[in-house]
Amino acid sequence: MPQPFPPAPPCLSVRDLRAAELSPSPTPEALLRLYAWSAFSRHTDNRILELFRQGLMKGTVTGGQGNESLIVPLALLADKAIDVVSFTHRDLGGHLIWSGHLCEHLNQYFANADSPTFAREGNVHHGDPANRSLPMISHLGSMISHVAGLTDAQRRAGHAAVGFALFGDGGSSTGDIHETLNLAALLSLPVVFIIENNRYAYSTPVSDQFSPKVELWQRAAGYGMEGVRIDFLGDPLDAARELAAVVDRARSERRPILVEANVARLRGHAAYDTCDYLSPEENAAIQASDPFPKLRARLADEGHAAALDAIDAELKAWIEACIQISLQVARPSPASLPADAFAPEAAPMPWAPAVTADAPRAENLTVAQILTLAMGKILRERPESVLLGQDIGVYGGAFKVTEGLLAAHGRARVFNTPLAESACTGWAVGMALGGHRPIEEFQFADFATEAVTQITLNAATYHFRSGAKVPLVLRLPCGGGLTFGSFHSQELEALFLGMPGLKALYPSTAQDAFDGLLAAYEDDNPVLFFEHKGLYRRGKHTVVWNPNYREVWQPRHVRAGSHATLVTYGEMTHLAAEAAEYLETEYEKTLDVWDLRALSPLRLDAIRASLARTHRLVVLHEGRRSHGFGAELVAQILETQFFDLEAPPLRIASLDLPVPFAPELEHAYRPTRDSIIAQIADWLG
Ligand SMILES: Cc1ncc(C[n+]2csc(CCOP(=O)(O)OP(=O)(O)O)c2C)c(N)n1
Ligand SMILES: [Mg+2]
Repeated sequence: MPQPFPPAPPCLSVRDLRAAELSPSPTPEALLRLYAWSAFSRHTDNRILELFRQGLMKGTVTGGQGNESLIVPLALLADKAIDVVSFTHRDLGGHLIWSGHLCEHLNQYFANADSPTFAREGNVHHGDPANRSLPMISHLGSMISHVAGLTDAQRRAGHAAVGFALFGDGGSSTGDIHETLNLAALLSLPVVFIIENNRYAYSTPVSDQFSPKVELWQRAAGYGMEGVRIDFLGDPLDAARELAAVVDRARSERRPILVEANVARLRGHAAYDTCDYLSPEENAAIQASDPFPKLRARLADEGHAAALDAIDAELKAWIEACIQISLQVARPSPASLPADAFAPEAAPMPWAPAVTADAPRAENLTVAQILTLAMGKILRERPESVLLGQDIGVYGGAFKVTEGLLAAHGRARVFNTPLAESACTGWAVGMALGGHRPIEEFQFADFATEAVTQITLNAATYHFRSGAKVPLVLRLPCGGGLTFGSFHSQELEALFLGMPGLKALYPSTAQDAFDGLLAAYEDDNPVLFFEHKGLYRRGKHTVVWNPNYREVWQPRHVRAGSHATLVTYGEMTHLAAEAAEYLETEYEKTLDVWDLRALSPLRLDAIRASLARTHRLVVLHEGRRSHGFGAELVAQILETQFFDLEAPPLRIASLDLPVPFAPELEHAYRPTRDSIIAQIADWLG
């Protein structure tokens, strides 16, 4: 049994520093507190490096030695009851101050059963989402937009919060950084963006990273925000005061500020880094720039030598005690792994039994209009909902699916975004972490490739690696047949669903579109919501309030038959029904047709039962054939039902090509009613 955590020493009893404690001259308590937390951070980082070298910690460790002069005052100055942060791989000191006991942080590094990431992530990839410290993934730059989103959520909730978005000189070149700086300036979000400029990205010096013609802090002007440089290698109190003033300006004036922080990276990139790209002189200069011994020497000169010695002794003894306790924690168990890919099923929301403000049915509407009704209902009944996307405001979206929603619900709830799919999706992740349930419209599903990291690695893995829920609906107008060419016609379900943690619905009927949007909305996971553009305006329909709207997570039986089981989804459902009708009339062969509706998670029980009766399987989809969704369907079904088959399964799909433009070419590319009939007729023999 692990023992209880040993209480922290008195020198760490206060985790805050108020700006007033630093000016005009700092109080001795403030100075010693700054020292204690800096020393705690340094000693812990040093011990972690030793434990790694002893083989007691796996993976790698990226030390924060040298970075304490920034991250310690920053974390002490933050209002940890309301502020938002995403620390980097140099910021262990920030984690130690923000929340938690040292044993919990060590559990993360030891990747044991009590690890805050359930041992599913290592090194410094943890956080504390409940206290607005957002865990990093490896992809640099991609957490910054989450800080923007959660800071927005905090402000909407009435808190005078500031976000702290940290990234390195290397990370500053990523697209997400540019997108998020622009977004934060546009939305006037009080986020302090801090570039930890230690002049290296792994082995690459800044001279190989960006033009020296513009300093990093000067980039702020291009986004219309204030930019400052603060030297954290010089006087630590001056730097802390400047930082406090920046935080105060961002908080009180509610605007973003970009800070270039000069800091040191003393241990190279990571524990394994040999640093042989540094000349001995340069390495010596880096070591000599270390602010920590300078802070210590200064305080010793000011008469605190005995107090510093006592703090160091107290801290080192406590760190050792904590290491011993964390070492006793059990190794993690794989038992809960599969279940945790998704957040648990949420309770149904208390929807009014109506499709409009007051009627349980609506008639003579296109699918596009029915989706508008569904979003109107969500906006009316769910105050936490927000809609974002390009041109969705006054214009009503490229397909007019959001028409009228801005006028009815206002800009705070329905708003246009810049062309920044990645940062906007990241903003939505942050909002979701803050209690909202964003619905994001991608103008075309194709543009979701711009947000692949945010969707598949950030949003989709959040629950697995932190336990936090990210309820998001990503609306994806997809599919071809409309002469829109390669980049406005694709089916991307196979691309996205190869990654774990995403749910997906793909309605083919008007009623399912309405029901599906409600079901997706109330799910606690990111849900891809595919909307075939060819269905938006095909016919006029009636939609009714359906208390069983959650049935869209199960396949729908479209047509009964006995000669084969046909599984499809999306627009192809309609072609399948037409083909089945023709085959019945002309060939007297009947197909048992199923519309999957949910592509993730797959519910195949009813389809398996059908196959056990028909003994033949057809899968039909509009996406490309190779590595297509049909391959997965066939594999999953046949793994258990191989001996039910009388014939090899038939896969009908698009060609393995980019979607060609001209109608004649696109016609040849994708399945048509006639090509479906021909292939099935041949195959049935
Ligand atoms: C988008 C992305 N590309 C590449 C990497 C691999 N990588 C990890 S750390 C690193 C260098 C980071 O440099 P910087 O942002 O300056 O942070 P520092 O390590 O100097 O604190 C690289 C290239 C990554 N994590 N993310
Ligand atoms: Mg760097």
